[in-house]
This record gives sequence, structure tokens and C-alpha cells, in this order.
Amino acid sequence: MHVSLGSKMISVVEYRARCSSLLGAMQSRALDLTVFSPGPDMLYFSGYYDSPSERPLLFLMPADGSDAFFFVPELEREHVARSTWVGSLFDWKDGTDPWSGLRECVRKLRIQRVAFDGSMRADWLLPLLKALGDPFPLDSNDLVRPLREVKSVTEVGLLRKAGEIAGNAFGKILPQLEAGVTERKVAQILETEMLAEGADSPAFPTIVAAGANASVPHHLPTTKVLKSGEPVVIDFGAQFQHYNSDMTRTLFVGHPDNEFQTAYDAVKVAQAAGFERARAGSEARAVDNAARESLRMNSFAEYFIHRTGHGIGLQVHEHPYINFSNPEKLLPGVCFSIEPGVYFGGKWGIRIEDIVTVTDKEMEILTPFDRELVRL
Ligand SMILES: [Mn+2]
Repeated sequence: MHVSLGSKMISVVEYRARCSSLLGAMQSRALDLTVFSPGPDMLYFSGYYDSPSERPLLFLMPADGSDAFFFVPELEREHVARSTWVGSLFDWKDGTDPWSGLRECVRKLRIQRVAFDGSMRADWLLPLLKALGDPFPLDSNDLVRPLREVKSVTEVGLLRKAGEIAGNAFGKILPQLEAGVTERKVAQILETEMLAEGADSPAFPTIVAAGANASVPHHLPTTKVLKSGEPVVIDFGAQFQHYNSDMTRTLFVGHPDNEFQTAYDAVKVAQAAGFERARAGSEARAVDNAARESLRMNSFAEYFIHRTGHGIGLQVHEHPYINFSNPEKLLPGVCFSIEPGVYFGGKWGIRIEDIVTVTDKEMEILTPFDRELVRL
């Protein structure tokens, strides 16, 4: 049977290595079992991705060396089997009680300490705890986070591809942007172009914020039109084989005045200061502090109302978070955004965002596109 894994570039060897790292972490915490619900962690270890529905679908990894297995609704069996390298699948039929079915599957396992997927919905978790005999529960995020934070060469390649798709699409649509076009239309043509460039989907709903809307960092596109004398902030990303990109550029329709250009340059310099500190061995907060201090020197610090960045991978926002209090050392292979911005409520805003990855010696930008102010 043809098996199409979640990310075609990720080999079965890599999936198995991820699982054996998890097993090591489980054993060092004396865990007997980890249970994943549909989401990025299940995808990371098994290759299967879907969002959770009302029908319980679980991936279970026992610590005793017996095979990891899926517990799935019968109608999803084929879908899961085609997506994963995991050979053991147990199913339950619509109309039966899934939790008593699950009890059967785990009958032979020792179950005293169990890690549960941090994103598991409560209407699964509560009956699941009961079915497992009320074990001591832990959050699996603590085990999985260090694994997912450090990307393999293959993963960095997928993130680079996602970044290139977004950058190429953005370059292609620039000639179509002009005064009179609505925010929604801009988002639509950019998302269409990303698909044409090879994206599987947009990484998240594209943000297009013109004029005063640009002072809202997560504004969603409306029928407001691009207008001469106003900026437009465009924050977008592509998803490629489940790996995401995220970048932001601020454009200006017509000629910016001094005040705007000065603020734009300050944000660009702040981002460059963040790039300078983005090295393996730096603390996450050092990257934030570099960008924040740069804006402070230019008297814009109070308008920078968010952290400098976030990790990215199978999720658009994940660890490490680049904020002023995170002392975590950046390890070779982490990938994250550097996205300082300034926001003047009701007036306008500016943000410039790129994704970087760090090695022992270097930093690489995974969203290559010019950072000079683009004038339409
Ligand atoms: Mn971002």
C-alpha cells in the first residue's frame, strides 16, 4: 500500500529517532505511557495529522519497549494507516464505547505514571483517566518541547522552502498592489500566489492592515482600501509539508513623511540588532533585549508592545519564545522569528519580521526578501 507520510521528506528513520528520544525522556521520568491526541505532537512522532473531532483518536507510546500504537475510530483507520509508519492500529466502531475498547488495548501494560498531550480536550482526558485507572498524570509538553525545538537538517530545509515560497509570492504580487485595492483583496491574491508557488496552504490567515488598522498587530483584513499617504502591514506565511513560514513587511502608498520614515528605520535597525544577537549560545532574552534596547535608544520603546519573536516549525508559534525574561540558551538548529514593531493607536503601525535559524557560528535568514521600505 502507498504510504504518504505527513512530511514526505521526513524518513521513517527520523520518526523512529524522535520516538526513541521520547522513550529516553519517559524512562528518565519513570513514566509508563505517553498518550497523544491529534495535533502537532502526534504528527511529529507518527506522521499522521488531523484536528481532533468528537471521536477519540489516540497515539500511545508505552515505555516498556512494546510497540507504539494507534487507537482510532474505524472510519479513520485507512486514513491513519496511509499516513504513518506505525504498524499497530486498533479501532473502535461507531456506537460502541471507545473507552472500554481502549481499556482492552492497554490491559497488559503497567500504567502508574502517564504523560498526556497538553492539548488534549477535557471530554477525552477525563474518561481516559478513568479508563486507565486514574494514573498519576503529567503534561507531555515537558518531554516533547526539547525535541521539537531543535530542528534537524531536513526540518530546516522544509522551513527554508516554506520561507522561499512566501518570499517569492510576495515579490510577485507587489506590482498588483496600489491605492484602491481592499485589504481582503490583497490577502486573497497573496494567498493564491503562495499556493501557485507550491504552498500546501497559508500558514495562518493573512494579515493585511492599512492605515490606522496597522496599529492593531493582529488585525484581520476588511474592505478598507489601500490609500495614498498610508502604510500597509502585511503579515503572512506559507505551509509546506506541515512546516510553516511567517514574515511581515510594511509598505507605504505614496511618499512617507519624515516621521514615518524615521520610525520605519528604527524598526529596521532594531531587527538588525536582533539578528546580531541571534547565535547558538545566546539567551533568548538577549535577542529580545537587543531589539528592545535599539528601539529605546531611538525613543520608540513604549510603542513596541509585544515580544521580539517566537519559535516556528510544525506550529507557527512554538518554543522558544523570544521575550525579555526567557533565559533559555538558543541551541544550534532552533528556528524563530525576529519581528520588532511599533504601534501608534488609531494612527499607524510598522512591523518587519523574518525567520532565522542559528548554528554554532552563524545565523541564516529563512525568509529572504529585501527589508527596505517598499513604496507603492
Ligand atoms: Mn510571527
